[in-house]
Amino acid sequence: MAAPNSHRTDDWWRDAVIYQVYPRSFADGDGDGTGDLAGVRARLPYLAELGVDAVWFTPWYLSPLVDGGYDVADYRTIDPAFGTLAEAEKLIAEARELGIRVIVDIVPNHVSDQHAWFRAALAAGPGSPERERFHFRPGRGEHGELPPNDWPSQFSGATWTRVEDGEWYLHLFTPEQPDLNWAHPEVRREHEDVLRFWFERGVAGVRIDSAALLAKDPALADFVEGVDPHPYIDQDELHDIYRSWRAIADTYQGVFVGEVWLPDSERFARYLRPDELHTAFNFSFLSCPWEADRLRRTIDDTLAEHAPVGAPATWVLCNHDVTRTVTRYGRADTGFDFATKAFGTPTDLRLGTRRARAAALLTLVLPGSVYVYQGEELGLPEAEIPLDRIEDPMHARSEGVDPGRDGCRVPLPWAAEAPWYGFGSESEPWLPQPRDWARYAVDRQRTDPESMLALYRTALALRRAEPGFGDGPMTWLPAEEGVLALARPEGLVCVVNLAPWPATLPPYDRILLASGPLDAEGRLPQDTAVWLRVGGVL
Ligand code: TEU
Repeated sequence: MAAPNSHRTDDWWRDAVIYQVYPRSFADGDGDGTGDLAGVRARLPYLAELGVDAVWFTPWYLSPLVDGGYDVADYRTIDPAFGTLAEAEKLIAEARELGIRVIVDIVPNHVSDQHAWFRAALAAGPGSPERERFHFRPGRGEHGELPPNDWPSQFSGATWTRVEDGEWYLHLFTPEQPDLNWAHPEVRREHEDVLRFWFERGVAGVRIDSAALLAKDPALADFVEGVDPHPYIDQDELHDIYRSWRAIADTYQGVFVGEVWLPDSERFARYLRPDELHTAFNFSFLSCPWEADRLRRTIDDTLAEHAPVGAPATWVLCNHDVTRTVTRYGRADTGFDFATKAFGTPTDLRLGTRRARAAALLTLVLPGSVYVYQGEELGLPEAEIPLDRIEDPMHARSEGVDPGRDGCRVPLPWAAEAPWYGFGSESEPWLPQPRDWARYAVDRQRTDPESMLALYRTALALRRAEPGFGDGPMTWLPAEEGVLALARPEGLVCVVNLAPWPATLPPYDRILLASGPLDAEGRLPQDTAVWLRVGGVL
């Protein structure tokens, strides 16, 4: 007998379905063109009906929004564009009433240049204790005119900015996001307080932004390709930080999900040791092309890297940083890589949507937790944003080469016939919505049994009701080339056909759900997935 699905227990996070809300683009409650907490509160019934266990909010704190809120000016204040702290508290409580837990996003690597600490550091000048909370250094070169080192940025462009008194400060992202000095005890203490602040307000979990970047080589030595350790990725000191965070989380039964992009699976798994982070995003799955053998290998590697530390895997197809799934799967290159993003990439959305439907069933059947990014359940494609409307700093910092990430951050369409598709704004929302989005609107999809929304709703309901899903064992079944077939407990089987010819299904009692119709012979067509109930418990 498999363990029942754990979404109602303390172990809920081991197999939860977590919906990612980008508050700026979810729903606009006050009509000013920007999504907000009032909008989210009004739509909580939608999330409950969809059947998600938790919601992760990208940063909602006071912020100049230079990097969409990942430039935090004050962790204890909600940005007025989004609402108030009292509203956030209400939202957390209302969500909980509906059985939905809230996860907040903490950005420990950096703060906004408008944060009180950074303003104080600028005012206090070179050599001051205020500057020690950041990485201020004199420049190199005869007159200090060269940056202190050659570190590459996570966002292309410079990693150092010179201030008026001649010193430079480090920022792995934009100049408006100065990096904190994690060797400083006040930096640690402050973040521990921020964690308590949000756990005290009833949040169930914390997503940790850029979790592998916080600690820096104290010498800030130049980056040398291929030489370990990297001066700012995956430094050993990080583990001590996360152990102290874990002790705090444990007192509130809070959980962590780390944004840890690391190619080395052994190094990745270290973050998931029992006294560190509970979970981390699975970026190898997110980046994996739509190819049967690559997917199978990624799934195997994922499960193998998590097993020794006893952490559950997470399964992610997209988020607010990457190309939307139906677009990615409709291109010649179906993987994801920041380096290859380009304007005008040919895309077959019908193909991409078909694959995304199949991928949804694959993702939801795997052992562990699943993330669904707002609009993924609507099958929204990546939007092409007019050049003069792009806000994402990645675009400008790449000198216009990278289209940036706004294409996956467009305000959601709720009602096909309403102005701005019912997003709620009185005039055009902060990012323009494409002209042909009526067909993706929630109200259209709600009444269409063939829609992506209907597929997600049914899949999530089954995932909750059927004991074979979630945490637990998984076995590959023999399958033809290009076909993935896997068994979960309680006679649950998933078959995904990525081969160009139809696949014969194994004997089964009944079809629980299919991402598309079977052919006249009852075979599974290309780019289609099915959940089966088979006789006997595997
Ligand atoms: O993303 C982190 C991030 O963007 C990098 O770690 C990523 O590996 C890099 O872009 C690839 O070149 C988080 C947030 O998800 C993102 O939205 C923020 O912009 C970023 O941190 C800065 O806070």
